[in-house]
Amino acid sequence: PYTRKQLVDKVQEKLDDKRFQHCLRVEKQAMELANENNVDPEKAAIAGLLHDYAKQRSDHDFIKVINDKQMNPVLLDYGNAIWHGVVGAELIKDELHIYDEDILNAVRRHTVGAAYMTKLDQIVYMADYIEPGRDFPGVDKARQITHESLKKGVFFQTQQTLSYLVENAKPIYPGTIATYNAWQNEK
Ligand code: DGI
Ligand code: FE
Ligand code: FE
Ligand code: FE
Repeated sequence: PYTRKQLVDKVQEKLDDKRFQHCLRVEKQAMELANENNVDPEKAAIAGLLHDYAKQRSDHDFIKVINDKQMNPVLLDYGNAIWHGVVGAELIKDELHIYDEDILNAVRRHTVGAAYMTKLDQIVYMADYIEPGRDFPGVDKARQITHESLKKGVFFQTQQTLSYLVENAKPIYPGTIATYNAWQNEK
């Protein structure tokens, strides 16, 4: 297996500096949330570091993986925003030889969440949203809620994202709606 340093180099190689720095901040933020929530900080760190590994791949690369691996064809109706996590996990598996399904699932679920999310999934989903480089209206509220209750953070982010997508007339991936419905108890 690759060492952390080797993984950092692989991530840096595939991303521009801005995106690479974001990955390093998510790694650190995920470790912090893992420690607060009694989750393995090592796994959180790896998943956080790698979560956007595939963010700058071409549509062509993603479409090839979706077809070659016979993934759900509904994916083809969406784009990079959805693919870089759900399909990106396959590139992490194949190129970085990481086969830990806990880590791969956390990457798969980092953008749209899921009806069922492990604590590790929740941590990466929230670390991506509240890492110190994020600056959007409500980010401080998001940070406060998340440190108080990881699950409440998940609902908050999902609600905010869905509102933003509707406000901007963006297509909604069905998984995003499934997450929103499943997390209704966490308000
Ligand atoms: O990759 P990052 O920018 O760090 O963050 P992310 O993976 O959480 O991606 C966030 C983007 O994904 C944000 O611009 C909203 C978009 N997104 C999330 N859910 C959906 C979506 N876009 C569409 N079209 N549909 C969704 O359901
Ligand atoms: Fe992402
Ligand atoms: Fe996110
Ligand atoms: Fe990210």
